[in-house]
Amino acid sequence: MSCALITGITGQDGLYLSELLLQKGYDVYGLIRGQNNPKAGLVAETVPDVRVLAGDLTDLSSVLRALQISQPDEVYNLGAISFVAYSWKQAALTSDVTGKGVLNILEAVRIYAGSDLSKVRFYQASSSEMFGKAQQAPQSESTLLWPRSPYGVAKVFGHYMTINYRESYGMHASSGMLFNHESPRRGIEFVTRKVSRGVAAIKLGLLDTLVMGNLEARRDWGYAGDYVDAMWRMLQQPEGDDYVVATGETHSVRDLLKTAFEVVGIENWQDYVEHDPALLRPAEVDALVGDSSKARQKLGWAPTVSFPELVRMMVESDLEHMQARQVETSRLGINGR
Ligand code: NAP
Ligand code: G4F
Repeated sequence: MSCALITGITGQDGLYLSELLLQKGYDVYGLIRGQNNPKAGLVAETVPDVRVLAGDLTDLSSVLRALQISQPDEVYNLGAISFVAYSWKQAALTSDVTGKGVLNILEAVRIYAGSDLSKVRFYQASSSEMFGKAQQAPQSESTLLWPRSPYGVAKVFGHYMTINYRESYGMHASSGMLFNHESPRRGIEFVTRKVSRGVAAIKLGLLDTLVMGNLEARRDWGYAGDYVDAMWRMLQQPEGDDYVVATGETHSVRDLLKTAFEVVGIENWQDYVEHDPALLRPAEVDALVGDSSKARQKLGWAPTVSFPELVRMMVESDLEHMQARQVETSRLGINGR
């Protein structure tokens, strides 16, 4: 039986990847930070067979201890401060966790594996945010990286450090350059979930307006369940490598709003949306669209959920959730920055 250690187990991707690996018969360990992490219950409820270990990416010895206990064949580093807007507010912390945390875990793997580095395969959760002010479209593995946020800069550090450990030590280390991927489990701070929750709340009469930032930004949005499968496929290859994972389609935030409101039968969506300049970012990534031909050819990977299907899945899930729980308006907190 194979064994995997996942950081970022409480996040969207950590949960989907755990489910995938458990289905494949893996022993799965997950790293959880904090002495009383509020999301520990979610992990226990969603993936009860995952064995939880305490640790933090900023604390190398805690990661090393987790490796020694779990003895994994595969390590998936999904842990990060991942909200781009927040990364300007805590740039140093974001650099420590999202950037230097990658060096910590690579170094922990190197020390743990000792003279037999081939016994552990490593996945780094890199991001299309690294392309930032994109220098070509679509973006591929060879496109120049031009990050536009402290988060993007930290991810570039982690990406190159992963490549460096592969080249310096021959580690089986792969960097997944994943474009935006979403689901009903997406954090409520990200735009797709903010819109799906907002539209559901408006439909149910719990909210009057949705307050938004830049509607012209364009993203290549896919389904998170498909993207964790690409992570696993990377670690089944004979060598570590870098792969772009994307749908190849791009949509604006405006398209997202229109599509989400259509799910609940509202055509005049502009009447329900306001703009708040405070939600604009100090520097924006205007447009992303990925060229995932390498992943499609080498990994045999392809997305299975279209943009309208994804939006419908998220809106319907939030509608169901709000109806079931009869969420009070004051507790929704949708329009906060
Ligand atoms: P997410 O939902 O925000 O989850 C992030 C995870 O990182 C959480 O489990 C969080 O734990 C953990 N974490 C935060 N600080 C940590 C620390 N100091 N030590 C250990 N763990 C820590 O993110 P996601 O959407 O699942 O994404 C997974 C990874 O892929 C992230 O690295 C993200 O940057 C990257 N990525 C995501 C996308 C996307 O579109 N979703 C695209 C490209 C790359 P707590 O619960 O304790 O905060
Ligand atoms: O949903 P977002 O916050 O995601 P963003 O910044 O693209 O980052 C996500 O994807 C990256 C992959 O490229 C990941 F690496 C990263 O961890 C994260 O998962 O914002 C998407 C777009 C932005 O252009 C933003 O300015 O939506 C725009 N937007 C407009 N109004 C908004 C809002 N974003 C948020 N969160 N909230 C708004 O009200």
